[in-house]
Amino acid sequence: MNIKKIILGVASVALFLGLSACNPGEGGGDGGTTGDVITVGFAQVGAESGWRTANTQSFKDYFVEENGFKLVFADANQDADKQKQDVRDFIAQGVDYIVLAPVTDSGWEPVLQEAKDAGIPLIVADRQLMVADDLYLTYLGGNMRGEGDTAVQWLVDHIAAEGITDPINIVHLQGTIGSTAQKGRTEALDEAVKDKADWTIVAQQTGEFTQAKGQEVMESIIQQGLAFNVIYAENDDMAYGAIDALKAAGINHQELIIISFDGNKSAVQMVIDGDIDVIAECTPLLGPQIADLIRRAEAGETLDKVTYSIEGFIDSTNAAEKLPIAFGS
Ligand code: GZL
Repeated sequence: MNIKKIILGVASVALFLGLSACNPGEGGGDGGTTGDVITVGFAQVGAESGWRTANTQSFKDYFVEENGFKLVFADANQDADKQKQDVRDFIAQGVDYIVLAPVTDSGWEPVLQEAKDAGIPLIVADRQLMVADDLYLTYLGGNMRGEGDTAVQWLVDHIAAEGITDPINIVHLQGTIGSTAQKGRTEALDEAVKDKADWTIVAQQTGEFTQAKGQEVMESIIQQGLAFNVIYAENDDMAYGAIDALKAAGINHQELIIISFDGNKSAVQMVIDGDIDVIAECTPLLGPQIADLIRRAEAGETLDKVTYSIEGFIDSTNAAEKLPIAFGS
C-alpha cells in the first residue's frame, strides 16, 4: 500500500478521534455531531415571496441525511414574536445548531443568550443582526445597504445616460419594516435623496415583501393622484404587484423606471421584456454554504463573523445571460 495512503489513513483516523475530543457535544443536543447526523433547527421568516420559497427549498434540498444533516424547520409566518418562540423550541429540543433568518432585527439578545447558555451555536442567515459578536457564530447573506447603493447608483447612471432632466419623483415600496433587508435598502435611497435636489420620494409605504400588499399600496398611491416616474420596490414580488396595479389603472408601466431587488427568474424575464428596468441581486440559495460553515465549525475552524453573498445588478445589458441561472420561477 502506498505510504501516503497509510499516513493519510492514520491522519484521518487521528483527525476523527481528535474531533470527537475537541467537540464534546458542542451542540446542545446529545452531542451527536460526531458520526451521527447534525440536527439543525432552521427558524425561517415565512413564505412571503418567491425569494423566500427558493431560500426554504435551498435548505430542504441540502439538509438531508445523505449530506449528514437532519433539518427541523419552523415557519414564523412573518411573526417576529412567534419566531422567537420557534428558536426557544429548538433550544428545548436540544438541536445541534440553530440557523436563524430573522423577520426583524430587534429584541433578539435574550433569545440568543439562551442559545449560547445551552451551548447551541447559532448562525444568522439572510438578514443580519446587529448584536454582540459573542451571541452568534457567523452571518451569511446579502449586504442589504450595498444592494440599495447598487440600485441607487444604477439610477444615477441611467439618468445621466438617458439625459433625463425631469424631476425624479419616487414611489418607494418598502419591505417588512424592521427587517435588515428593508432597513438597508431604505437607508440607501433615503441617503441618496438627501443630496439630490431634483429627487423626491412622493410616497413611502411597506408592501411587506408580498405581491398582494404591493399591489394594494400601489393602488392607493395611484388613487391619490400623485405624480411619479420611478418605482423603487424592495423586492420582485412588490414590483409585480405594483405593475398589476398600474396596468389596472391604464398607466403604461414601461414609461416608468422600475427598480427591484432579488432576481427571481420571472423578474429577470420582465427585465428582458422591458417591464422592470433593473434588479439589485440578492441570492436565496444559501443552504449549501450554511452547511459548509457548519462542517467547518465542526472541524474546529474559526469562522469569519460576516460573509456577504456576491451580488450585482441585472438590467437590459445582462438579463439574457442571467436568465438561465436565475433562481425560482
Ligand atoms: C433578502 C430577504 C428578503 C427578500 C424578499 O435577503 O430577506 O425577504 O428581498 C424576502 O423577497 O421576502
